[in-house]
Amino acid sequence: MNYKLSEEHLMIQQAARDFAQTELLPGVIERDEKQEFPAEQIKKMGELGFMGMMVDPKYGGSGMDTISYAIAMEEISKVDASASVAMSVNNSLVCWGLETYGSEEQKQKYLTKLATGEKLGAFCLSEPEAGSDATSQKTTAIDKGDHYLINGTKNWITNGSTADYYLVIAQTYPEKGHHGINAFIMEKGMEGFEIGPKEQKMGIRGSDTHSLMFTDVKVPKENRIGEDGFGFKFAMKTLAGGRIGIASQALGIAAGAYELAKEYAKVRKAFGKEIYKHQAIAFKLADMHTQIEAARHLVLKSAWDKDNGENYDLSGAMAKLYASQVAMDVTTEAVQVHGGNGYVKEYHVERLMRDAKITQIYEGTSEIQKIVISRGILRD
Ligand code: COS
Repeated sequence: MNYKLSEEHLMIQQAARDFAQTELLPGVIERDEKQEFPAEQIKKMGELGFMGMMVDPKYGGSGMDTISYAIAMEEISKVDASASVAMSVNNSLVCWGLETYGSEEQKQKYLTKLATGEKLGAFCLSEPEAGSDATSQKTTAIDKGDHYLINGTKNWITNGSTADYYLVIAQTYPEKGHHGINAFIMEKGMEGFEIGPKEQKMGIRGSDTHSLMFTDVKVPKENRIGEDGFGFKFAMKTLAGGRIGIASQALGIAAGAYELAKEYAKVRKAFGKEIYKHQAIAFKLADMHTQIEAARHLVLKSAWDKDNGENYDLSGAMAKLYASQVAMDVTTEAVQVHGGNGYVKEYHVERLMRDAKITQIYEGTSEIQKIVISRGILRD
């Protein structure tokens, strides 16, 4: 075993860290307050190769491994989880799904633009009545010969109004249950494709979350991904990798809050000495550091599993379950270490605490992760 990151991984870590400090940190508080999407920053992330990190260079990607992606996600999330969720969706749901299961024509037409960051992607599975219960898709895709007619509503869609291309899951044969579900590529601007109002959120407020409404949207047959009826498997496979991305995001949120708390404890004085010299604070930092290290091991193990052809359903679910809990625990303690200042926006930790919560909810709630883990360990 080798616990050391390679030279290449260290370089990626430094590049993502520098980008986060110079491009994302300025304005992050204002963007959170105004619910403003970091559009320019996301464009620059594309130019630096962060939006298609694992995609083959022949399709415009950076050709890196999942470990590189997890490391970059951690660094970006330390500063701006709203930017990192756009990055995560584009990389691990949209680009990975298209590269792994798309046709050559779909890759040439869509993936090449998504991987370079020229275009942005969204993944549309959740519905008003199908979040955790993902097989209950009400959006329909009726086969009309050379095209499908799509009708329905999707909820809580990340990059909802800012995306250009949307991977949409819909039911074609209700009598077949989840075996009748298909996945499609939709383009913004297709007739009958409507974007609902922006959600007013507790955290990741800079990310762009909308409902989408489809009324008789005509999607050409060549935009179906995979065989007829492959859509649910497509969603599950894609989400399994997505969970590594969100676990990395949760890890980054925790690590960002911890680093701020540690620095604050070294300068803030109470009862005549820096507060880290009080055991009450030192022990909090010790717990935070330990939890973060444990979460990082789970995240990197799941990324390693994916890179080495091992099954990562279980390790990705464990990484997300644990890292998202650590994000909640550590950000809450980071606010506590900051005392009154922790409750004030300019110290960043209150935002990180609000951002942490979503990591226990999206791409499979913690309860769903426990279903996946328990089924995985009890299968035989
Ligand atoms: N890879 C490939 N196939 C998978 C899979 C995976 N990781 N997980 C499930 N499947 C397949 C199953 O093999 C099954 O197919 P078959 O009937 O052909 O064997 C099918 O998917 C349905 O699975 P299952 O019978 O286990 O369905 P359930 O409804 O019991 O539960 C869970 C499936 C709960 C795991 C699934 O619905 C889920 O992950 N829900 C959460 C969805 C989610 O993350 N929502 C957030 C939206 S994105 S922000």
